[in-house]
Amino acid sequence: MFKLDWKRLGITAGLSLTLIAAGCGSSEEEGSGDEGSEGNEGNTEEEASYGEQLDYTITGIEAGAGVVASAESAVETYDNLEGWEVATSSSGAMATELTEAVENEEPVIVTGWTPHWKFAKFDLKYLEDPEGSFGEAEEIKTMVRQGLEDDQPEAYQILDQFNWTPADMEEVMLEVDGGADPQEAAQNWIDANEEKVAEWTDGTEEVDGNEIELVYVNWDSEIASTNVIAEVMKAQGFDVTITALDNGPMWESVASGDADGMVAAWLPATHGDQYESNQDSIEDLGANLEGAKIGLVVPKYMDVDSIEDLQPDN
Ligand code: PBE
Repeated sequence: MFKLDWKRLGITAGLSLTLIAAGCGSSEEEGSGDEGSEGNEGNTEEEASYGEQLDYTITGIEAGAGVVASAESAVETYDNLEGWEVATSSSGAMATELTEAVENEEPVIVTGWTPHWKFAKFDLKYLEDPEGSFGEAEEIKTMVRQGLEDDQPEAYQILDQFNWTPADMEEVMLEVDGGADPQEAAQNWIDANEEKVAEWTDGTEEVDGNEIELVYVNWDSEIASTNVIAEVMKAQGFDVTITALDNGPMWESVASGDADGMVAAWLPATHGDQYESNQDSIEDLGANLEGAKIGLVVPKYMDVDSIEDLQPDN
């Protein structure tokens, strides 16, 4: 009895869906016919604007990322971005979308940052940002919990001395993007850069299994830096755990003292809000990398140079 009812219901639902679909189809056809003749009257076959092609969507990354917050504020600030949206997903999904677009020479706008392997792999450019929504030059800083210097002076000193360049970081990122395990890529870089690494451990003594927990976010740049400093510390005798969190929790765990430190603080703009709310309970060990940047990134084949050139949805 029940079965029969369900089947009937199914058939009815199926039928009405078919009817709706058919209805839609015919009205769409009529619609496009009208549009077509209108287009002909206007006598140009104008290419759809990038906004239209992209459905007025900027491809973002994790919702907690600073670059996503900056992109959202750009959408508010620039009048010509009216009707645009920032789609959030993950750094991995953004990279996949960018890769597919480049392979098909299609338009795409992503929330991007430097250092990143994408600039070595593809011909990309930052869109000019006359309103300054994405800040100026950024540096990546090291933050540790209060009390680390007293409890674990050797760890504190190594974290304080950790300092490298965008080119260094990109080497590790490229190897990871090529399929290497992050820990292995970090070790390869360390083996090839012994002198630099010796400066980070200079003046410290080896320890015997002291536990250290470093936190980070699964951004390609931070996967690289965190794995490198973790391997360096392990070689000095530390028992290092690295834990991936969202951006807000990364900052809070160091401020609360649950984690010992992180090398992933993008300042002054990108993580400005997080810094402000945690600065009284965190220790700032200064920059570990200079010359970082965030912004909207597009393939060079796109005929647009400034955020201001994008077309509003109207
Ligand atoms: N990023 C990479 C981060 C900082 C490091 C630019 C994606 C962010 O936007 O918060």
